[in-house]
Amino acid sequence: MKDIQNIVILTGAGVSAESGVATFRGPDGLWEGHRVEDVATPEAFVRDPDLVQKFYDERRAKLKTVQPNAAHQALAKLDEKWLGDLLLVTQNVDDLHDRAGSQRLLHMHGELNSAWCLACDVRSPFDEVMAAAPACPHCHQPSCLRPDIVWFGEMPYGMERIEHALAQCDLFVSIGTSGAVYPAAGFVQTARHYGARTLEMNLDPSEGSFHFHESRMGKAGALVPDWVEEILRDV
Ligand code: BV8
Repeated sequence: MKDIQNIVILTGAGVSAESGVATFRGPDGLWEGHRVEDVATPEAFVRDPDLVQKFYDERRAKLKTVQPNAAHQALAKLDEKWLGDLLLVTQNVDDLHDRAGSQRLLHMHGELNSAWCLACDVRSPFDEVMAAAPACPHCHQPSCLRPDIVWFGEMPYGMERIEHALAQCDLFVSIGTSGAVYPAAGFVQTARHYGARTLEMNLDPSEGSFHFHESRMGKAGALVPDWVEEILRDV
């Protein structure tokens, strides 16, 4: 596509579904197991830290048993070959985009494989069990780690960088997200405000489907590799 120079891609749980990672609002949804307010808010962590730690420990351990799928691989290939600006913003806290090789990647809701120390405020790579109250890898204080996850009511990471990229992009692509959570759900409107074309690829129409110039319905594992081939063909 000759007139496309700068791209912003937003992914949600749907891009990891075919890898076996549960989505939030599907029949196997994580929220089914727990109410959001019981596990994904700062208040929940104060009220019942053990429940919250176990919820994230389970998901962190699960990462060791799953692999990136064709959608993650295709997006990593686009990152490698795309000569213009490209920013992959993921709402996902799994490491599948990282393991597929995406470089220009921003985890706006944090990462399961990162620990945030409430004593020294440093974030460190972490892939063990946090409920066991291990010492901080940086300051070595015991029992002061929380999941490095953006909970409801907390400020997502990288918002300035994301807003700058949205203002510059010619194409905004949303993949595998229900469009239920803000500020991510509002990115399509920001991109349109600045004149970008907008494309949605999802199993079914998201809550913001009407904002998109084009919607392709289907599984990410099939739609995304086809789209990447299409966009790289005209480079
Ligand atoms: C903030 C980490 C402000 C946790 C997550 C009223 C109106 C507007 C906003 C609000 C409001 N009330 C409250 C708010 C703010 C709130 C919000 O948006 N609430 C919602 C519920 C209304 N937002 C926040 O609190 C955010 N912070 O606003 O801060 C602020 C300002 C200044 C200073 C301080 C603070 C923070 C939100 C981040 C919360 N953390 N994740 C964790 O992961 O445990 S959100 C969590 O749900 C995920 O990370 C993800 O981002 C989000 C949405 O999930 P999706 O990724 O979309 O997944 P979902 O299951 O919903 O959908 C999957 C989709 O994939 C489906 O459409 C399905 O059809 C599709 N699919 C399935 N399989 C496939 C597929 N597609 C393709 N292929 C397949 N195979």
